[in-house]
Amino acid sequence: MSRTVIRGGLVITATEELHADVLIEGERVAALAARGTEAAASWRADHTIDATGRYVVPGGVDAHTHLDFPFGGTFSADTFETGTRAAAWGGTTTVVDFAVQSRGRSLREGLDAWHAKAEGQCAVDYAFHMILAEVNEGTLKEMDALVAEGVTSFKLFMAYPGVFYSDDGQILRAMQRAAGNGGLIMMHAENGIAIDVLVEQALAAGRTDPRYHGEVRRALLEAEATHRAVQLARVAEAPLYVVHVSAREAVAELARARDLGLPVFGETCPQYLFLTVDDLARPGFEGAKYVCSTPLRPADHQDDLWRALRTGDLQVVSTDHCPFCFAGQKELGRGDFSRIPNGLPGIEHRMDLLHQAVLDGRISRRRWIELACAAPARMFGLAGRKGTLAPGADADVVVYDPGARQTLSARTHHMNVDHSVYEGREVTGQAETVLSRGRTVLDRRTWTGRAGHGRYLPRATCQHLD
Ligand code: DUC
Ligand code: ZN
Ligand code: ZN
Ligand code: ZN
Repeated sequence: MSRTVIRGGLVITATEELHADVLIEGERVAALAARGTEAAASWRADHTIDATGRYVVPGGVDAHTHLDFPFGGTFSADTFETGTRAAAWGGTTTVVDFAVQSRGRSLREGLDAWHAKAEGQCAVDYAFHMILAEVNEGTLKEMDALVAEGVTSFKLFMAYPGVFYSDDGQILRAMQRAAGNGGLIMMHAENGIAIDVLVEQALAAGRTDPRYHGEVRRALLEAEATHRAVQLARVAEAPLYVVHVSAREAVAELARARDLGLPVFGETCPQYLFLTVDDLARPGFEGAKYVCSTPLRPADHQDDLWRALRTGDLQVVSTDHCPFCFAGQKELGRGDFSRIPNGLPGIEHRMDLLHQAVLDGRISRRRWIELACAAPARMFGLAGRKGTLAPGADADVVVYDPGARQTLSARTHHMNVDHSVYEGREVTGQAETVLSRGRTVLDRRTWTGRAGHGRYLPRATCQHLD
């Protein structure tokens, strides 16, 4: 078994910071020992990584990605190969992607299709949630089997009527099932029925530019759906995880639920923390790059999101990575914003943007690791293996240079998409060396990984409450 020692760094986890050396044996972390102690000095290794002046942190866990995802007649531009490689370049070593049920097909068929897309392609470890496009007797039964085999979370949509949409009765049934089998319901909370009315009215009035995407997807309709999802979960006595929270009014709904002691959780994404509705209104058709759902909000919503990330009313930052090229994909919506594929690229930059927030005084270093690594691992049944550095955990380790300055750009990023929503933005901090299960996949900014190293991870049920 190979032995690697990472010496001289500042180890940061969600709960502690210590000047310690890290011993890796094979695929696992074997020990941590305070620097200079006899224990650390006695370790013999085949390979030593010098982390002097660097942080040593757990690999990031991105619990919300859409690789090779069908949307609006096209597919998101990153495959499992390109997307997981870009993730690793950015210090993320686990992705939980969304397998999709097609209407009229079983969950099993959807899940098999996603296994086929990912198998042998991934640079880092991966797992699946399941999107339910239809809730009926058959799919409800299938949920039990999926939970038993490690697909323990299910996304439902209150948006996108006719595509992914579930009505309140279907949502309640799925929540009741999840309450019984230990699954976690993840909710896209926007009132899609009302939004579609506003879309139709906007288009009829000649309002076709990308910025109207933001105007029709009203914050109130995110809040209303969030409120409804919370009440339905309460009736079903099921835990609830609300994805891509962007509106301050929705944050308020989650905070109220949590103040009542309800097992209600939420995530936000870097785009809601760093971009605004002004990006959607960029001149020409440029705003199309910023079309995602939930939509970007006015800047004053960001303070509420940051506060919720500090207080714990929001627990996770994931990316909702769903890139579409400007050329040929975003352009499908010229003259009709409702045809712009929803989603934007972000899998590579989450760790760095959040580190910038540490430097800006928004969150602490430990909170950075909690939000990006530890909490998503616990929430989605990967605790003990992912999201932390402790004996027995997978050796997914990032040697992070907190002083490296970089300018984010499509010219230098590794995502398979022709633009960056962060083009020209300067951030400080960068993954320098990245290990995935003990194997170096990024070595001082040189790629040493390979497609197929990444393994599928069956997951336990949500470990957030224990
Ligand atoms: N929102 C997006 O922006 N993209 C994919 C699906 C979704 O809900
Ligand atoms: Zn969604
Ligand atoms: Zn999504
Ligand atoms: Zn939980």
